[in-house]
Amino acid sequence: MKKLSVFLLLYCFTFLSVQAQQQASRPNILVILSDDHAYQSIGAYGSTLMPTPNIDRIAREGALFTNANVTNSLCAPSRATLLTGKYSHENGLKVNNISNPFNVDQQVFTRLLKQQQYATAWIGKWHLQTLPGNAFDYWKVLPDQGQYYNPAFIGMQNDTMRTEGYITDIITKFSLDWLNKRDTSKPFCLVIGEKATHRSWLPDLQDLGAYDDKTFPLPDNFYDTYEGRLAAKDQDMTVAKTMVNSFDLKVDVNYNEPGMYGRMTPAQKAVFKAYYDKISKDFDNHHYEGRALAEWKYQRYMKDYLATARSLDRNIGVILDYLDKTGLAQNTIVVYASDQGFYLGEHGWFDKRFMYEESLRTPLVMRYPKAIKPGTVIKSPVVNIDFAPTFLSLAGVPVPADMQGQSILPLFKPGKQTAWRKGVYYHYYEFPEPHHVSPHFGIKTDRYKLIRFYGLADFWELYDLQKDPKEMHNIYNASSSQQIIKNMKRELKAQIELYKDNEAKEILERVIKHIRTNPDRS
Ligand code: SGN
Ligand code: CA
Repeated sequence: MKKLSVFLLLYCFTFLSVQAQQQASRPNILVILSDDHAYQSIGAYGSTLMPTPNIDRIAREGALFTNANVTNSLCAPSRATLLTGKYSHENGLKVNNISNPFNVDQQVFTRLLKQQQYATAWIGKWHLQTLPGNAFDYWKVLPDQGQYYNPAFIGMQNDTMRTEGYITDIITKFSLDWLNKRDTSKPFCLVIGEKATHRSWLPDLQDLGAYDDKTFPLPDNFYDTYEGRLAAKDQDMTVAKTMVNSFDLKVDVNYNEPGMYGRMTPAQKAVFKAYYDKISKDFDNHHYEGRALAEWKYQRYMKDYLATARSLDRNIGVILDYLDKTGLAQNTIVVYASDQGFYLGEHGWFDKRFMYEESLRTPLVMRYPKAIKPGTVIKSPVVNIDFAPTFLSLAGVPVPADMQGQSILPLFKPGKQTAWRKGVYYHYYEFPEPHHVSPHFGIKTDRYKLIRFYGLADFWELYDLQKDPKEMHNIYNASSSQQIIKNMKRELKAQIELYKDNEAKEILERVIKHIRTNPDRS
């Protein structure tokens, strides 16, 4: 009897310590998700607009994804996709709208990790029109879009607390506080939701004017006239016309307004005002008009946008240093991505939404020393539905069959051919506010992109990405495109079936019926 109990004790001890070891060796997951950060402004993507040493460091020590795409280029839908591994029509979140809150009780990957003894947290911008609830062990989130200066945060007791300082620094501080206090017997999964670089761009005081000595080259399609592209012509998101002088460019600002300036401390406001007063005066003296005005706006846009990104990159450096100092770097996968891409004057635009490359694609870099060789470049098309399956696979948690993405881990195995998707499916819905971008869905293959716009007007666009990477020439009506269109439509139909997008399916069926009865129209 005595022998048996010693044996049992020994067994339990061994079992528990093996379990503890397994827990400890399971990787930590750290996701830094920025907002509206354009890959065109990141050094690792070849940009010379500004230095981004810390994002570049993740790419250099890990992997750079050159074809990372989103399902629906908008903040809330992108976050819902990250959490669920599903397209908008499946997770229910299609637009940014208070009337379309995220159902946080549905299956989200962090709850599955939590059930497998991961310590989980979301800190920063959430923007899902609900609160994170029990999908995480811990959360502290910005109300709605949040504020750059002295922001409020909502805590788990539904308590709202204002913190003095600059948003990106505060989000880093709260994130490191949680990491310091977390239950270290468990691996962790932390999502840091950055506010930067969302409109309207308010840089940290120390970064004001950081790029004032630079004149940024205008993108060569800044003066796009949108021929053959009806939706592109009809949008309301141009630097020239949509950008608001006071709100976006900070000229002739009323600093007594409550909103974004009213919350600044007098000391912050004094520094801020001194900087922008000079710009305002210069603007008033010049009476810019026409192209000169558009180009002045573009320069100011770039200076403020990049200065806002400066704090983002610096804070990523702080987080990477923390992982080094605490010995966590080796066993932590670090992911940096934006919720979608963004226009930096291409087609004359800011904002996102369109299925064109600058907003369909998003920056994505990852570091995980145990599985990713430094300097890896992944060209295969990944989509943000792949995040959830990837994180679950990393943690050794089975991926539920209804998640629509694929784990990207096999892409890291050098020399191994992995069965991978050939096309990227996309569906955007929000219309008409705030930027009047017509709803559309479509498919991108390695060479072509076929888009169906609906709502505003019904029409097709086709691009040859090899010959026309800036998507200036819609070749849908060219006679030489007919075979390509046939193939692309077949592929589009297959993707719609695969992802069970019934709304798109109905639209497509209607179009096909219409062509049959009116063969000269599409
Ligand atoms: C706000 C912005 C828009 C932006 C949306 C969505 N206007 O409405 O420019 O497209 O957010 O952005 S603002 O006047 O409030 O700045 S998202 O990143 O949240 O999807
Ligand atoms: Ca966004």
